[in-house]
Formats: sequence, structure tokens, C-alpha cells
Amino acid sequence: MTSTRPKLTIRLAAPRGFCAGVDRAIQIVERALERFGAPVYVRHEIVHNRHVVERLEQMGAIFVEELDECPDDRPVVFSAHGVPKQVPAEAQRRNMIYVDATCPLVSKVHVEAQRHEDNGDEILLIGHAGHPEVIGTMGQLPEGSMTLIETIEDAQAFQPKDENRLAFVTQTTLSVDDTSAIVDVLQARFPGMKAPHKEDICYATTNRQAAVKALAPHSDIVFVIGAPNSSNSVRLVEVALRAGAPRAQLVSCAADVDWDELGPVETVGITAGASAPEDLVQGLIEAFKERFDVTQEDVRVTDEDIVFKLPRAVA
Ligand code: 0CN
Ligand code: SF4
Repeated sequence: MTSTRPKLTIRLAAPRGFCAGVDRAIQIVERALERFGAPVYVRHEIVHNRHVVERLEQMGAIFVEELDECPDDRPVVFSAHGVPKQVPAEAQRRNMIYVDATCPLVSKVHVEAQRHEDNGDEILLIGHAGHPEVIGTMGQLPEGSMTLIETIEDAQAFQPKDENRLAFVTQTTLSVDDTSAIVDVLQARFPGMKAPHKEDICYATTNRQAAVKALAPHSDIVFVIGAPNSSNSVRLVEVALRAGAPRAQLVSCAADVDWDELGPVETVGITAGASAPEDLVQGLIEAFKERFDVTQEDVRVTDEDIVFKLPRAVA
């Protein structure tokens, strides 16, 4: 039987999907449920993905936004994005059992910020206002210690107290290119500004952006599986468009695809944010296979082998 379905090439980005920090954070909730029984409270979505959250809810996790929504006598897990210092301090004061699922690469930025503060440097944080990671990083230091820089305009307008005592840190999930443009402006104005030893934008963010860049120019449309509140996923859509994809769309899963809107396509790029499970990627590929005669290609830019240890409380 010959297929009457139109031919389609799917170009699949690699690396894509879960990073080591997300993997660890989800395991922490699963292990906490095993060790302490249900319910286990989780402060904020453990990672920014409804499918992940709903699966853990079914296992007995209860998601809340603030610690004051948790009872004293149940364990609480802090999300991968990090928390202001007063959150563990308050949990301790209330004698709660808490497990911190902050990604070690976010914690590393917290440590850097503290080090700059201890050196007496004024600190800039490049990031997006209101994002939980930005709230958590700013919350490592007393209010007013850090200035948030969101745009090139902010970088141009910033007035330091002393330009020889200036340092910057960044959110881990930013656009590599936008951030380097902001850093260029700051470094041109303040050549003595201290930079992170090694990039604060994490390996997973960097690699997923590189992979989507590689497939974007040859795709009629790029689908990014991820959530609207997932910073790293939203960045992948922007990077795909900027790298030459005529269209790029964030979808939470195959059910979000508007097949009537798709129009004639020959090549589709697919990737997934660091918090998006691989089964959603496979579900999207299956949905294409129902409608097209699909050939699949991997576009791999690098391999990842990073694994983070679990905290002792759940190891
Ligand atoms: O989508 P995430 O939960 O978070 P953001 O990209 O919005 O920061 O992915 C995990 C990343 C972290 C921390
Ligand atoms: Fe950690 Fe980066 Fe993953 Fe965030 S995206 S959890 S910083 S590895």
C-alpha cells in the first residue's frame, strides 16, 4: 500500500528537554513522597510544567505558592528555581522538615552574589523581573543590594555608586545572545566590572539554544514544547525565530497544535524546554505521523552527561 499522506521531515533538536537540575528536582519530590508519605508540600511548581506538576499531584504532592500555606508538620520541598533566604529560615523557625530542590547551578549564582556582597561590590543581576529565580537570587541579600538589569536600555541608564566596585550575576535561563549584548554595554561603560568566573547561563540553556539555532534555518516551522511561564522554553521560541525559522510556536503538548493553521510544511523542527518531559515530544511526533509520511532526523550539537547528586535528606 502506498501512502497518500504528504511527506514531512521532522528535525529533532538534541539536546532538548529535561536537564540535570529538573531531573534532580522531580526525583526529590518523588523520594520525599516515598520517605515521608503523602502529602508532601511543594513551594511553587517544582519545575514550570503542568504535566510534571499534575503527575506529582496524583502521587500526593500539594503545590502552594508560599510557605504560610503549608502546615508545620508536613515536609516541604522548595522548587528548582531557588528561594529567598528568609524561606528556609522561616521553615527552620517553624521546625519544619524541608528539602531544597534549588538547582545547584542556581545555588552557585547565589554563592557568587554573596561573595560580591562580602567584597563590598555593588551587584547587578541580569534577568527578568518577577521570575521566581530572580526573586530567589535577589532574596539572598538584603533588600536594595542588587539592581535588576532587564534590557540594553537598563544597562545604558544604570548609574553605579562606584564604577570600580561593580560586579554582575545573571539568571540561568536567559537568551545567550541578548545577555551578551547587555554585558557588552555594561563592560564598555564599566571596564573594571567583575564578571562570573564561568557563565551564569547554565549549560542546559546554552545547549538547547545552540541546538534550536542549528535546526531553525532549515525548518518551515519550529515547535517548542514547554510552558508559557518557563523562561528557558520561551527563549527557545525567540532564538528559533531569530535564527531564521519563518515560524516558531510554544506548545504544551500535541493537543495544542492547530492542524488547520499549520498549512503546507515540508520540514518541521521540534525541541523541548528543560522542564518538558520527553513523552510529550514523542506524543507530538506521533501526532505528525498520523497526518504525514514522516522522516526523522536528529540535529545534535553536543552531548550532555551532567548528573547532580540528591540532597542527603532524600538520597
Ligand atoms: O521551565 P523551568 O522550570 O524554569 P525557567 O526556565 O522558567 O527558569 O526549567 C528549569 C529551570 C530552572 C531553574
Ligand atoms: Fe539548573 Fe539550568 Fe536546568 Fe535551570 S535549566 S534547573 S539552572 S540545569
